[in-house]
Amino acid sequence: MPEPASYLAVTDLRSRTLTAAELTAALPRPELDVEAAAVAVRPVVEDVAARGADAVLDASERFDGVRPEHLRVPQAELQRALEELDPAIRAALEESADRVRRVDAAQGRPTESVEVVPGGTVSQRWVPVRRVGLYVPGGRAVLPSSVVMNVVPAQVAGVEQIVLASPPQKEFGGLPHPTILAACALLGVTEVIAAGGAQAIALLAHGADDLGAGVPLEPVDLITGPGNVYVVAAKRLVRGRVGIDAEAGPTEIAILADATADPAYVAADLISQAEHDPLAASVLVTDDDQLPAAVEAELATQVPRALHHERIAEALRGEQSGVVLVDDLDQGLAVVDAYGAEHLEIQTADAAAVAARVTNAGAVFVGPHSPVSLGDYAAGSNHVLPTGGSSRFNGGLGVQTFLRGIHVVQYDRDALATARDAATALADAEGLPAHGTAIDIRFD
Ligand code: HSO
Ligand code: ZN
Repeated sequence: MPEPASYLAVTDLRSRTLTAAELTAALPRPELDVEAAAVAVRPVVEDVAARGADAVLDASERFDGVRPEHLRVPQAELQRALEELDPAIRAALEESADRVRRVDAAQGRPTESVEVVPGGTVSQRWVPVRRVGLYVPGGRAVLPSSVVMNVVPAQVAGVEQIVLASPPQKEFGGLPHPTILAACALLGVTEVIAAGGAQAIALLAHGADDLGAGVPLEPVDLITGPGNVYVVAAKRLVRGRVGIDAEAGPTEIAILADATADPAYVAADLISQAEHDPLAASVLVTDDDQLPAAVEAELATQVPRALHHERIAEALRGEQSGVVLVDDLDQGLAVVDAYGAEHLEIQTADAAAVAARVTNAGAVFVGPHSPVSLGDYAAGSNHVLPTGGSSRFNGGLGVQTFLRGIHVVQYDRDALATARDAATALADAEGLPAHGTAIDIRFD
């Protein structure tokens, strides 16, 4: 069958004035039917809640085609995986972790104390979540870099207990992929669970009385990490029992580019994220009417050369990907803000100034030498980022994900006196006079 000539469908928004909502509707976006997946995974989650480890093993047999011998990966296997890890990959993981650690160490939150009135202070203490469950998918690609991106910020935040779950692999005798195990061992994660999908999320959220040899698994307080639609659906089902991070669906890249952009770079970057998933979204937003054709020409040479060219072509041709033509960079910024991409590249003249005006994105990559792949592995930024437009209300994973702010209130009697009138007036207005009495009693 002859290949269609072009990859990216074109949406022309030039000389159109649209509201943010109309813009959002006009833009390509992957469809992720989490509701339908939730119907499918609910029985699995309930079974794990009721039967614990046995239910997880049954589900693994069904969905992963293997029944792991140990749900909890033995320490010897972790050590062995690390010993057998290719030294070049080990060095790369160390470099990646070191960069993320340096960024996270500087981006923690200090306790802020405010003296509201003399003798009356409110401080905010940032306290790490005690026990967290990190999910690292198996599936289409094995991503040890995602171990780094989940584990390092949790460690920097001071999380006491880290449990990492990753699917058992049939070809590795029911253990998670050895590179994942090696990355865990490298980072000092010792509690690793051979479970994937909805059953892993349910296990982390509910714990189990006996994970094997009579050893229980304590439930976690927070679950983070990307996963497929079933993982996302399971996280929604357990939310409330535990905290969950932003939902990370199929990956997205948007590029805001003008006539100064290099079409070869633009094409390579669109391809790089399309490589993840046939549902991945690659969107080019430009005010230059020459660039789309130049990028298509690059795609025509670069895509067929790519190892995963079929998956890439499917993603680029999918309705979630495309080119959006705009009048100028102001309209371009309105478009990328309405889209709220997981990854946004700015390839324009004075890219830093343009990037500073962006308000919705998981992460922004500025200028010709900051491709998304850099952030995926070795920039020091995090690659677990909000997708599906959820960057409007969520940030990516970071040290703050694993911290909770606790307000600490300490007033002396004189300071309390300055608040007495306001507090008792509001207590009366709300018909809650005992609230007022609890203040007055300290003065009567
Ligand atoms: N781009 C993916 C992360 C990743 N890429 C891992 C390669 N390995 C989502 O941000
Ligand atoms: Zn990637």
